[in-house]
Amino acid sequence: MRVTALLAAALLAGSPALAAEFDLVVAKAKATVDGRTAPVITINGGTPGPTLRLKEGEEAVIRVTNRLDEETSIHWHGLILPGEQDGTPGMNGFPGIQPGQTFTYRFPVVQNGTYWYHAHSATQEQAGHYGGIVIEPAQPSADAAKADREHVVLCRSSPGETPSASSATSRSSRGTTTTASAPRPTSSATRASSGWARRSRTASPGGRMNMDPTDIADTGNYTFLVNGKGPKANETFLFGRARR
Ligand SMILES: [Cu+2]
Repeated sequence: MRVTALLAAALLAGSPALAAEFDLVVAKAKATVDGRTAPVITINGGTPGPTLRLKEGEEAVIRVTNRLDEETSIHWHGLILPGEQDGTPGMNGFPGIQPGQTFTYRFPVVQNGTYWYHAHSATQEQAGHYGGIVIEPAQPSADAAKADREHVVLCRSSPGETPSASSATSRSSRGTTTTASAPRPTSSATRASSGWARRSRTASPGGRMNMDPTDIADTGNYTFLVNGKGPKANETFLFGRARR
C-alpha cells in the first residue's frame, strides 16, 4: 500500500526513477610521472579521478568535498543541465566550493555518450583535477557493440610542474605583454553578485598573466599523459572480441 503510494507520487512528480550517487573528495597529493614527482590535485586519491558511470533518464547526485586550502569546483563538460549545476564559479549563482565544504550537484541525465569533468577553479584542472563520464543510453540500440570489458582512455598534456609555476616562468621571460581577454558574464549585475571581478583577477585563464596569446607557445615541458601515466609507462590496452 505504502509502496504503491510512493510510486504513484514519484510518477506524478515526473522525477527520474533512478539516482546515481557519487562522493568525490578533492585533495592535494604528489604523483610521480616518468620518475618526476610533482604536486597534483586528486579526486578520491587519484588523477584522473574515477570515471562516473551514469544512465540516461536517471538523476545524478554528486557530493563533492573540498579538502584543498582554496576554492574548487567541478564543471560537467558537455552535459545538458540546469545552469546552477554547471559548476563554473561566478556563473548562474554558483559560488564555488570553499575549503572544507561539501557541495551536492543534482541534475537529470538527459543524454548519453562519453564526456569528461574538470575543475573550473584556478589551474586545478591542469594539476590533475579531471575525470571521465560514461552515460549509457536509456534504450541500448540493437547494433551496439557487445563488450564485457571496456576501456576509458583519457589523454592530456601535463605541464610537469605546478601550473602556476609554469605561468610565472612564462611571464618573467617576456618584456612586453598585452592584457589577455577572458569571457565575462553579460550583465554587470551578474558580475557584481557573483564576485566575478575578484575571480577574473585571480583565477580565470590569463587573468593575471598578461600574456600575449602567442607567448603561450613558450610554456614548455609538457608531458603527454594517458590515464595519468607518462610515455615511459607505455600504457597499453588490449582490444579484441568482447573489448571496446
Ligand atoms: Cu569543460
